[in-house]
Amino acid sequence: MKINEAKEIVEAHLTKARFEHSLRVADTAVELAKKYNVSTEQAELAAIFHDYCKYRSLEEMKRIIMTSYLPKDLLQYHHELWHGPVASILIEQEYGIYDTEIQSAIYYHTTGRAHMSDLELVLFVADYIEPGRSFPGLDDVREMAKTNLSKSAWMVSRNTIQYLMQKKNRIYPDTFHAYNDLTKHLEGGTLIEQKLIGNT
Ligand code: DGI
Ligand code: FE
Ligand code: FE
Repeated sequence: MKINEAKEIVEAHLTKARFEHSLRVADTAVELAKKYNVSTEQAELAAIFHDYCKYRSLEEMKRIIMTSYLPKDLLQYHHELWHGPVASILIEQEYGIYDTEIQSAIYYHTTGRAHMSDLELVLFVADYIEPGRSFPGLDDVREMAKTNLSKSAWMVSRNTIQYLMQKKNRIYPDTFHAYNDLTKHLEGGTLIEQKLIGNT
């Protein structure tokens, strides 16, 4: 699909502010994709569609989760976690976008997961650091994203878990899986592992 067609489709489904967020995520994702040797076409299309289902009704998203292969445990967690998985299915059903790499980047953009692909990391980080966002600690993540994609993704998942715990929210297992897996890659996957072994 041509990127302008994708933008028109997405714009019709989102508020102005959310559409502009999506455009900024796309620009950020393309920048990261260039830096880390990821396909800029896939990064841009994934970013444009990542929040495509943000404003679907809870009933519709629930129905799609119930009647598709999506994991039913999503329904036990906050509905904020549904829009990515649902969008990964609907872009294929509604527009024939069948690209499992793009679809899984969209699927996991909110929680992350273990063993994320570079495209998944690019979208996960771009959604968090796009220039329209501002909250404490964000500039550190932006700085890290310039030189180390997986460490910046680790910071995103650490910050998200800290934030959710502070609010006494439930945390979806994939959110923890992302954090644990990315921790293994810190310092080239050696120093931290050694420290862990040294501590046990
Ligand atoms: O859709 P966006 O607002 O651009 O960003 P997003 O899809 O990353 O959604 C962000 C929200 O989802 C944010 O408030 C944190 C929340 N979130 C991420 N992981 C979890 C979570 N919320 C719960 N309850 N549990 C999680 O594991
Ligand atoms: Fe989102
Ligand atoms: Fe987003």
